[in-house]
Amino acid sequence: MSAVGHVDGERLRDRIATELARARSRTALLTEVVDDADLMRQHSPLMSPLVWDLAHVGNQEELWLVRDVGGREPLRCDIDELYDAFKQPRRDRPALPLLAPAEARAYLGTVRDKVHDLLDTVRFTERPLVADGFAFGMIVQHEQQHDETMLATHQLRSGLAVLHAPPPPEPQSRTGGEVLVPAGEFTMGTDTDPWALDNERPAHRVDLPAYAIDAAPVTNGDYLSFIADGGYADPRWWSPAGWAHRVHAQLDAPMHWHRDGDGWAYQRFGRAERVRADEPVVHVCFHEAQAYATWAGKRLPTEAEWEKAARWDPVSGRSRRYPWGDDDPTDAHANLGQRHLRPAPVGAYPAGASPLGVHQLIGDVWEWTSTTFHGHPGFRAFPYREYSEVFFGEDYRVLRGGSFGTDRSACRGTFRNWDYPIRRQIFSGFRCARDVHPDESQR
Ligand code: AVJ
Ligand code: FE
Repeated sequence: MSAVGHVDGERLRDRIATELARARSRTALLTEVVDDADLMRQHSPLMSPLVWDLAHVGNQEELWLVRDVGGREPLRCDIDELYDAFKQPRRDRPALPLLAPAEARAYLGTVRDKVHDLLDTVRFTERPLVADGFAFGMIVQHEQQHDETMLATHQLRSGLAVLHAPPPPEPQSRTGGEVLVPAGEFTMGTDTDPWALDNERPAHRVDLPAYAIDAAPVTNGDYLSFIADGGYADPRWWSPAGWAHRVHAQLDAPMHWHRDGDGWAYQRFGRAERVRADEPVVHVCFHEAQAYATWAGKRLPTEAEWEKAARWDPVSGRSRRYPWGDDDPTDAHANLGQRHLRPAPVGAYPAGASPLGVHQLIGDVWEWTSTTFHGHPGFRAFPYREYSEVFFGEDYRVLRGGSFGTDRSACRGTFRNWDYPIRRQIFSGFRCARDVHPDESQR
């Protein structure tokens, strides 16, 4: 029995081919802007050499599509171990006998050719791995996630100045203040989004008290007030773990910022610029976000509060795929896909706002939430425990919404990212929330 009809199957094949090609051209761009020596070098102990990401992308594609879905013979099982993220910690990867750039590119090409053969004949049966093209969607998202990681590596190495991205749109609406979200249940997670990953499932009802959430991400201007007020020097605003980290790591501003006369500048893909006040702050860790929120008399939103603000439609009571509805993002909705190579000023995407008027939830910056990473109630690991389940626990905080470096295929209202609370090489920012008194929510 085929889960999708012939015509739908053809449409799905085309969509998969398009998405695979889009991911591959981004991978090519991010690995062709540097020479072989730079591809092999480790630019930060937090990151892999770019050539490791490159071959790892091909290896995952071989494992899941060529071998598992296709049932074909391995192309290169000799390299599986080298590109297994669990067997090789990032700091050890440069010392491995990695494929050289030309070999890695040839390997990716061979794997992709096999995948196209497979795509011509595969039947999208009800087998969970292939139903709705799931494994292909997972591999598209995997490549795009590594592309975002490679983009972060370029930021760390101060590279990519050769790329000329158009500036993001200017603010089109005045955006600020808070939005009141009324108390009540909403549906969190999904059962129906075909390419949603295991940790986004299943859909379940969550009841929340009323709360207020910022209408826009915290901006550099907001954050500068925290710095100017001595926020980095005052342990009152920090959690004990946050303060210990601030002292140890000598944090005094977001990553990539430096003093410039009496103000601040940041280094962005190899170019220094004055800090722009109305842009969402980026490259802050969870502890910095939490300290700012405390200083501001607020707190970080829980993950459920973020998702309700992003998906709940007060008219229908339904949860939608995105703040603006169920349609995939366009350039008018959100700043995604490294199109602009920077967060857009707040107010630049009025078409992407939620019905309650919450802006820029999708794109611009990943937003820290106060929630540690766990499975939704009824979670089942699929198709492998190492995507999500092995990270569940108290060590990681959830980030939501995607950044300017996230592709639209790897970003939606249910998509969940996670990282250690001290990490800030990712494109991470935040917005604040607070409890509201019942009287306040009656107004
Ligand atoms: C979901 C971004 C935390 O990069 O570690 C890539 C995505 N998983 N390869 C990561 C991922 C396996 C993951 N994050
Ligand atoms: Fe990976």
